[in-house]
Amino acid sequence: NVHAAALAQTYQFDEQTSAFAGDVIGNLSQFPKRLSPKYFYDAAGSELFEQITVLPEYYPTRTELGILRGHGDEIAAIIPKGAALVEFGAGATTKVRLLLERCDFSAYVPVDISGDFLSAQAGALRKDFPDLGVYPVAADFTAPFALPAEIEGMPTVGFFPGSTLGNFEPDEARAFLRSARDILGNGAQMIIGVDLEKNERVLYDAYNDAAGVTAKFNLNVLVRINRELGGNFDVSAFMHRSVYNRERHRIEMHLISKKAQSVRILGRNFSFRPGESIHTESSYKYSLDRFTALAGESGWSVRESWTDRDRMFSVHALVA
Ligand code: AVJ
Repeated sequence: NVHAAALAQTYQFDEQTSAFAGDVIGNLSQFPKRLSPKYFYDAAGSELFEQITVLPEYYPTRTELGILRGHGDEIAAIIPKGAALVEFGAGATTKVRLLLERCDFSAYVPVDISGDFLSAQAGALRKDFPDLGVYPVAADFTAPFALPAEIEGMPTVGFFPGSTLGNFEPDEARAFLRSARDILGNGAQMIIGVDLEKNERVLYDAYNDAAGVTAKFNLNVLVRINRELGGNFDVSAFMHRSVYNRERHRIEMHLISKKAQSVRILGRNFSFRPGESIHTESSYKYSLDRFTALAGESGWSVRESWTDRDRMFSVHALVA
């Protein structure tokens, strides 16, 4: 990141804030402008995302939970006894609890960039699963990281629910799956949730909810830039837009400038034309065949796949 080091110097930012600042400046200087979806999740954004997961239009979370509940015994049957469960990104513990309750894991390793969040979650799980070794790793799970020494010798099972994979471009998705395979080691397995391509109206509504929570979630990234980087975005001068891009099999979220305006961030000016977009997120949707191919190109094979009866969402067991 070309700007990050200089910004850290000038503004005395910590490592995370300088990476954020460098990304924002780099990505808003390009055309088309974009922002990475990983910056949605400050405290307010994480809370808004939790609200999204229970919206009537947002089917992924409840559908995946239904699949994990309904096929818990089949999942448990393929997990070796005494394995370590390594979760890539650790949000709410609802999903992992379903696996921990049904399978015989010896250790749980949540990997997340947010250290505070991790220790809170780890504490709660230790209390509820007293025989489980909980070893959090504070790291960016998209980059290589070391597994804790405590789990050495245990079989490893990756867990990547929520269709977070959908946020990656196809080449990034392959790179992530390959890196996860390297980290987890030979003979590893992985349980992964993947959202499926479906009726466009259903997809559209899931990202344009009537209550406007998704719009707030999208706009919150501008609020975060204002607070953490001293930006002066007039948040009311942007609007939320989500569209389904059929050719690329993805929902795109954008923030659209309502007028010609210019925004100042860290001593730099960014100008917007009326109607100009900041592309804030892509959420790729897969067919079972396209996901199987993607896994195959990344060093994994699909051992079993489960879906709900309406084929809205899928959960896969991969083997290295
Ligand atoms: C957390 C990436 C799976 O793409 O559905 C929800 C994020 N964005 N509503 C998704 C999101 C807008 C979500 N993922």
